Amino acid sequence: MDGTGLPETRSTCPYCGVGCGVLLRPDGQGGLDVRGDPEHPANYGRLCSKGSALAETVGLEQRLLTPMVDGKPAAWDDTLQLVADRFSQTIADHGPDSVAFYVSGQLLTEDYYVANKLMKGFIGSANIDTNSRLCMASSVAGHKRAFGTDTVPGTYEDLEEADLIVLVGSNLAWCHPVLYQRILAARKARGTKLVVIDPRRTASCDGADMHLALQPGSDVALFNRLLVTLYEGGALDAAYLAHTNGFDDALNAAFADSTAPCGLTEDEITAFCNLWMGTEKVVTIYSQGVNQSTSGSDKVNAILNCHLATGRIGTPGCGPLSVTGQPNAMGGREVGGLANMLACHLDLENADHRTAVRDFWQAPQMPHAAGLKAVDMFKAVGDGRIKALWIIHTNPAVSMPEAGAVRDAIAGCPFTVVSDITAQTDTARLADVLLPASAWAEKDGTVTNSDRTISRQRSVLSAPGEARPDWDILSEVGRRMGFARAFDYTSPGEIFREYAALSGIAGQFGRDFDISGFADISDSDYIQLAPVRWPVTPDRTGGRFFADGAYYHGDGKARLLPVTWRPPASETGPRFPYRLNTGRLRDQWHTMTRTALSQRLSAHLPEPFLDIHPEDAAAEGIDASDLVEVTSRTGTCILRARLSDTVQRGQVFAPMHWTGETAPSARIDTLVAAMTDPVSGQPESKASVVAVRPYKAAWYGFAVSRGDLAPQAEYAAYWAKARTHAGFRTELAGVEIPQDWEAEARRLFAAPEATCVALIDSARGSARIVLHEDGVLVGALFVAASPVAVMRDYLATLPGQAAPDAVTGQMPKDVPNPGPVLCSCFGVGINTIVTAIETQGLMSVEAIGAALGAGTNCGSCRPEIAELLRNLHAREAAE
Ligand SMILES: Nc1nc2c(c(=O)[nH]1)N[C@H]1C(S)=C(S)[C@@H](COP(=O)(O)OP(=O)(O)OC[C@H]3O[C@@H](n4cnc5c(=O)[nH]c(N)nc54)[C@H](O)[C@@H]3O)O[C@H]1N2
Ligand SMILES: Nc1nc2c(c(=O)[nH]1)N[C@H]1C(S)=C(S)[C@@H](COP(=O)(O)OP(=O)(O)OC[C@H]3O[C@@H](n4cnc5c(=O)[nH]c(N)nc54)[C@H](O)[C@@H]3O)O[C@H]1N2
Ligand code: SF4
Ligand SMILES: [Mo]
Repeated sequence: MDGTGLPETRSTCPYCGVGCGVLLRPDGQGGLDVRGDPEHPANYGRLCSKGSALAETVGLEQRLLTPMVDGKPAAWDDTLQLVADRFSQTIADHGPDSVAFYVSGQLLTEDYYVANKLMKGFIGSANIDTNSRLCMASSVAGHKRAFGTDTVPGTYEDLEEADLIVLVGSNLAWCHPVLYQRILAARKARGTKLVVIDPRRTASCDGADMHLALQPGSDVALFNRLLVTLYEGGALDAAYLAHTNGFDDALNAAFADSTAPCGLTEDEITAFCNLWMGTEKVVTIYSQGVNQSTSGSDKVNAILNCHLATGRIGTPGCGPLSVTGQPNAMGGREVGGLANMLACHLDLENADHRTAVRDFWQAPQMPHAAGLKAVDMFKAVGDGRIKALWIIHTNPAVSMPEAGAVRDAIAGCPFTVVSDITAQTDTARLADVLLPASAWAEKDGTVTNSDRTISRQRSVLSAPGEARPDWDILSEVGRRMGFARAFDYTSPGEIFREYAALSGIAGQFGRDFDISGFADISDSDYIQLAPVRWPVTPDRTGGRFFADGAYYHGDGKARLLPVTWRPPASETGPRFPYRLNTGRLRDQWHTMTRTALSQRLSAHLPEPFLDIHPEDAAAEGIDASDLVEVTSRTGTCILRARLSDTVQRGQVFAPMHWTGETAPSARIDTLVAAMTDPVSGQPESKASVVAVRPYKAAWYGFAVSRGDLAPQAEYAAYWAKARTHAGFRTELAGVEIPQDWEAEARRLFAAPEATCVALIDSARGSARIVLHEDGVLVGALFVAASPVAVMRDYLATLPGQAAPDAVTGQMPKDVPNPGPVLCSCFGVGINTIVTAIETQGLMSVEAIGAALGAGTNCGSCRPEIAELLRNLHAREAAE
């Protein structure tokens, strides 16, 4: 209970795989109070900026409230029957492999279990794959090759026990911020060393002892050098190696790789290898810079080789830690959501496993071979082999490589069903049938985070309109396809019990994923379930794996793999001279369907961009704030250039978040080639090749508005919008100059009758138009022949207010200009921080926090504040 008397409910944050516990208190009007759960073992009360802003994303304005068939509202009963009939008919006409499900690491375990059971057990195809293919597949493959099972050995407590933490291809400060905060706290307490291995200088490099800006794709070469160093330095653990096979081959491959280029100096390599070798307690954390690569599985095994060879695995403060991206990426792996797995770490292609699961499910048929992995699945949709497709909780028209072709494939599929919470996504717009799903705060189930901790998500809000939970929709369709008994679920607890019982059978096969301790869990115990790390059996709960050297290959040993460096699949050349790296921003989640609803989160970086090295920009004739056209073999994007030496020469970086809904020319995956890792099938999302040139716009615009707007593609070839406290802010540009800017502005802001103040200078190509209705500003448009210089953050505050001077585009002199927001929790702008540093002589992030509050809530902005401090002090020192 809380001071207000309303009960708080424990649940889990629906974003990243850290899996933070939250305490939710509904306000009785559809809103929520959210705070970190002080007792949850992932976060002990901390939350990052996204978790702190959850309450701002539960509104209903964009929610899908009823089923839709061909764009029209339809009744649930008819719609479910239609989905079941179309899938059944397609299977009858073309066989089970003519249908597919594409699901998500954001589904709850119970949803995932039902989807997997329906496809693999009852439809009889393995054509179910998940966006985890784009995310964790290389880690899964690497784990299975080394350990004989897909298991994360350690726990988050290792972060507090380690003396050295190495981040490989992981921008933990932005993507797993609460783990990063835990590391910073440990650093303070015990001086833990931190090394970042990333071609780009990221926020995670702030405060790191070493940043190794290796060449993209060269991680195998670096970790092979480490293996050789460990051998030559006598740092191997002979006793532990007795629990492994393959060391000699792995070492020979490593020796053969010793001249492979990784773009680092010999001194850097030696310093890193000696630090690793000389520190007993090492945790190596890795994520998409490792996984999303055509050598992703080999990168994983190169890292695992070093931990296995030194026995640094499964003991406190030691081990490899593959951090999961999505909140239930791990649960999806456990439940068998990938096309090549069965439930509970059992293997689809193992006849004994298959028979056991079939008997347990009393399934009519089971596929014998792996189904189509994501990239191949959408190719099969494109060429007509898949004729009915159900997409659940993911937005592949944006997030798949070659997203243009994927969008066309989905559009051309004879029958596409999309389950989502909103109809306003690039994928949902292509669906024949749209099914309204209950959202995070409305549904019940479990998720597993990066360190195997299973936590409950609990419903605290009632589902709006006719929305229903995903497990319920899937079960309905299963029943209507003729499998009434197998899908007769009435609650997630019932599904969890069945799943736990199945895991007991896996346990009998000697598999590690065994939660059979929950096979008889009562409904009330399920409701109360506290966070718990698996396994959960009568003999054992939680703990670490592999310290004892017991592995899950047939011979009980681990394997070291001989791995050899390979460059990324696409080569740069005269036509496409730049390597395109892509990734995430601090305050947005993937395709933004939820985080873009929060004005606080949208303030951090409101526009899509391309980071390019200043010397490359100069060579291409690109100035700061110019728009650039980025072209690959598969597409073209228009993005804002940011000149930055955080990227190396020849490399550019763009965020993955923008979509047809928010910035149609910035759908970055239209540029990304669908090249995959041969073992894992995971696409190389971070190493495509592109050309970059200035985008010659005839006009540039900036608009603020009270209402939402969608500029016409005919004249605005580029636009990008973001939510603000007062409405929206939108960047625009185009090659066609409209005849009449005032008419254009009225159309854009849907304000035909508004009073207008306009300053139009046709000769210079500039226009400033401010529209008022009922005495308040409804829209203002600023146009110029070059990127518009107006006070954006100030203008963004004006919609809804009387703003007679808005037409100047500038702020009145007597009002302080806070500048772009850095701390989203307290809305503190850069200028405010700079002024405080300069006038109050503040020297540390802590001092700034004490003076302004910035950085004192979630802490996600602390690396950026530190960077600002460093830059200012460096400038002072130079002066
Ligand atoms: N704010 C935010 N947090 C998120 C998410 C989000 O959308 N927004 N999504 C979640 C999900 S699903 C995931 S999977 C995780 C991803 O978390 P991360 O993997 O940390 O995030 P990314 O930004 O995709 O990529 C990490 C880094 O890999 C680097 N990199 C690129 N190529 C190479 C290479 O060849 N070698 C090495 N060593 N590094 C390379 C990039 O420069 C980048 O900084 O984040 C999760 N957390
Ligand atoms: N270039 C490039 N591409 C990438 C990556 C990259 O680093 N670079 N990263 C890849 C990775 S690691 C990932 S994980 C993917 C993520 O990519 P996606 O999974 O495509 O992205 P999301 O925006 O998370 O999509 C989730 C969808 O589910 C909907 N949704 C929300 N709640 C619910 C619910 O309760 N039920 C249902 N049914 N729907 C719901 C949301 O509205 C949204 O449309 O992107 C991949 N693509
Ligand atoms: S780190 Fe942030 S996004 Fe990830 S689970 Fe915790 S609060 Fe949510
Ligand atoms: Mo992911």
